[in-house]
Order: sequence, then structure tokens, then C-alpha cells
Amino acid sequence: MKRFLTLSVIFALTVCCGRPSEVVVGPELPNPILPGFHPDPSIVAVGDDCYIVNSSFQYFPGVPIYHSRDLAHWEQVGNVLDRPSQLPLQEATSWLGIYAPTIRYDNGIYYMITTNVGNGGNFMVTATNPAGPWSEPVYLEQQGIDPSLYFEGDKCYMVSNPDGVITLCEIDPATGKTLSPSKPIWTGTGGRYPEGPHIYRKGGWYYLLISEGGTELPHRLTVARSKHIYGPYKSNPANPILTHCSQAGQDNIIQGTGHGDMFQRPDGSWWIVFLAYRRYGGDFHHLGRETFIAPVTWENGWPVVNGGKPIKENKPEGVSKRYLWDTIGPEWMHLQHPQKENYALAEGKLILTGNGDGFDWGNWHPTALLRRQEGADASICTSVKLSSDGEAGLALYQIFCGFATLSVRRTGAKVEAVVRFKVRSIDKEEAVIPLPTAEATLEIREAGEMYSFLVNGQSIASLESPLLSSEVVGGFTGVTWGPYCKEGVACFGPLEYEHNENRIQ
Ligand code: 6LW
Repeated sequence: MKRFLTLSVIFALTVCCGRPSEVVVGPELPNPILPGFHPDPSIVAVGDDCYIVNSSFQYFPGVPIYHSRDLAHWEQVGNVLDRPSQLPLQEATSWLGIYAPTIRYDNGIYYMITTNVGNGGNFMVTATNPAGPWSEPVYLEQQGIDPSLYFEGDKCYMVSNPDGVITLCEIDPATGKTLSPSKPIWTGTGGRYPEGPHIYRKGGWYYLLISEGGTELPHRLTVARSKHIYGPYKSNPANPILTHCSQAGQDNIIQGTGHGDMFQRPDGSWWIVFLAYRRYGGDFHHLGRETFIAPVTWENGWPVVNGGKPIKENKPEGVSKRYLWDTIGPEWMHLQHPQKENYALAEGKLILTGNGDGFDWGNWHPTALLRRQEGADASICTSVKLSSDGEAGLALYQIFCGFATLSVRRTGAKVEAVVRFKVRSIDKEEAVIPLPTAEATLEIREAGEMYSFLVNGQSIASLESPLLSSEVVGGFTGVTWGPYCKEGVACFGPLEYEHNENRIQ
């Protein structure tokens, strides 16, 4: 049954300068707004148009960008990093590659700044249209993860966290050159991993918003302010301004709240997008860190997130899509750079050619098209036909040591359906079922925290979804899935993807 709780809350807004309270009423919004693997959100609001970017780690293309005018409906308008020249990914895994991006707008230009961990460090790209094309990367001198930009007049400041200290410098946004010495400005309130800094200006103050505690359960948002951009920054006495690592938040399905970015709408209202994950089957999450939203009010000159209350889940509407393979949309990704010659579309079929790479560590370029699993009640289904000896089917991927495949394997006259699980040191073929021909309908379905693997409508194996969680197998990403071909040539028919969490009571 469709459950659509309301996030609408009436907030008394006590403005720091003592003006009378103003009432802000939030619209009814789903939460998460971007379900599934959408970590480290950053947002820019230009008039009514809002754009969110997320980190993408080892995936190509990288840094998905979403557009909305109402904060409820988000459409992916592209990927910021869609050319290999922008995104070297050598040996990148679910722990490496593109970390938290920031998106900003100044004087007709959109900026996206991020860190490519393991392949070049901090860089930024620019565009006049957020849907692209984006420029080639401009590499930056100040290191530390989670770089952000703050524009004021003709000055551009960069803030990041070298050596775990929030550090500021002025840069030339055209060349990336540092124009002033890097100055440490805050270490947070004592939580581990001070990171994710953003600077905002309001009412004569510079506000420095950061995350502390690490991206797991103790994650939190804290804020400090100063009259001068280089400090001294004074910590908000009411910190943290958001955490679910508290008595009020401890039983919430939503955990790990942190890494946020505030923004203001044309109506004057303030908001924040941030990451959190939903736990399933105990203290596990396998869908990745997702993007949530909450209203921000100001009390005594400090931002207050969601009226100081925990964030409530408001299950997004379900999605049902049929891919006819006339085109490949921006939601489809590869692990590292695709070998383009191994992908073809013909007459409504997807034709994949294997190169021997599967999903284990060191298999850098598997022929695979993967999209995010965006709900815990979801399925993906397609037909596959192998026209030669080989292996092809559907992959369910979290990390090189946490994945499953459901495939058709053909060796001469012998044809089998095979389910393989890889969960840390456990690596086994769970089911091997003879097939009459090298053609089958394959489906992976999740319901009730259990994945089922179906061949021609029959379930042949199952796997508890917490086994593919970040807590068990690691990584900064979330589950993705889709067609792959390890060896031989495989022809895939239309693919159906569905998620509908509102079926879960
Ligand atoms: C990101 C950091 C974080 O750079 O996790 O949760 C890191 N926050 O800010 C990787 O996503």
C-alpha cells in the first residue's frame, strides 16, 4: 500500500536579529529523495532549478547530476565526468576513485570540485549547462578530501581537509592556482574524521558546516561561525546539528546522518541535503548511502536541522522501467572505463562480448552495465542467449569481495544456469542447473531482506541481503546490478527493473 507520510512541519523561525517569528511550511517530500547509492550529496540552487551531485568511486561515467524544481521529483540529467580524460580510474575499487563532490554556481558558470582518490587528487571541472558538456579537469594544489568552493565578489576560496584539519585557501578558479597560503581553520568538536566542509555567508557571519564521526553510525553534522572567513571559528554550543547516534535517533531505520550541504530557495527558505543509510536486517545496509533532505531554520544565529528532530523515512514512490536497448541512459554505469568494442545495440537487443574479466579484484574492465538498486523491494529481469561458449547473465555487485552472479554457462553441448556467491572468503557456486538451450530468462529479486535468483521463473538460490552490506563486505558504494558477459558473446532482450518499497509493510 502506498504510504506517503508527510514531512510537513511548522517551524517557528526565530531570526537571530530578533525579528518576529516567521512560519515556514515544508512541502510533502519523499525521504530519501535519491534512494540507493547516492552518497555525499552537494546541491546548488539557481533560481528554482536545483542540481544535486553525488560521489561515484570506481564507476564510469562518474558524478551523477540530478535536477529538480520542486525538491520532490529528481531527474538525472547526465554525469559530470563522462569522458575517460576527466576520470582516470586505474585500479579504483569501491574504496577509491571519486569522493564527495561539491557543485557551485558563480557568474554564469557551474563548478564541480572533487577528489579522485588514487588517480590525481583534487580537481575541478566547469560547465555553462549542468547537463554538460563539462570541461577537462583543472588539478588543484591543496589536498585533503571533500574540497568545496565559496565565491565572494571576485574571490574564490577552496576548503578541504588535509591531514584531517579543515583548511582554507584562495584560488584562481580559472587555473586552479593557489593564491594564498593554506590556513587551518577548524578541527571540529573532537569527533573523528572532520570532513565534508562547506562555507556559507548569512547575516554578517561565515558559517562552516562539517561532518564528524566517520560515515558510519557516529556520523554527525557540526557547525562553527566567524566574522572573518579565515576565522577564528567558534563552535555552535548546540552541536551536533544533526545525528541519529543519539537516544532520539537510535531506533530509526535511518542511520549515519551526516555530510550535508545547505541551500536557500527563492522564497527565502533554507534546506539541507545530506547522506544517511537505511538499515535492513539489523545494523546492516546494502543499498548504499542515500540522499535525504530536511528544512533548516535559524535560531539565535545558528542553523537548526529539521526543527532539531530526527529525520523520518518517507518511502519514495516505486519505479518500474522497461529498457528496450534503443539507447543507454545516464543511469547505466561500468566498473572503470568500458571497452567500447564489447558493447553493441542492435534491433532492441543488447549484445555484450566478454573479455575474461568478471568481478573479482584485479578484473578491472568487466563487460557489464550496472545501475543502482534503489529500494529494498526490487527486481531486475531479462532474457539472455549465448551464441558461443562462454558465461553471461545478471550481476549483483557491491565490491570485489561482495557480489553474486546469475548466469548461463555454455561449454560445447553442456549448458547450465549457475549462481555464484562471493562474500569475503566465501566463494561458491551455489546452484548449477542443467539447461536444454543456451537461452534463459534470468531474474534477481529482493524481498524481505532476501535476494532470490530465478531461471525461467524458478528460484534456484537465495542470499540474505545483509551479506552484501557495507558492514560485511566493505566499500563506500551501494548495490548495483545489471547484465554482464564474462566470456563469449551474449544477446540480451528487454530488461525490466522495478523497485517499490511501498509493498513492504
Ligand atoms: C567522503 C566523506 C564521507 O569523502 O565519506 O560520509 C567519504 N562522508 O566526506 C567517502 O564517501
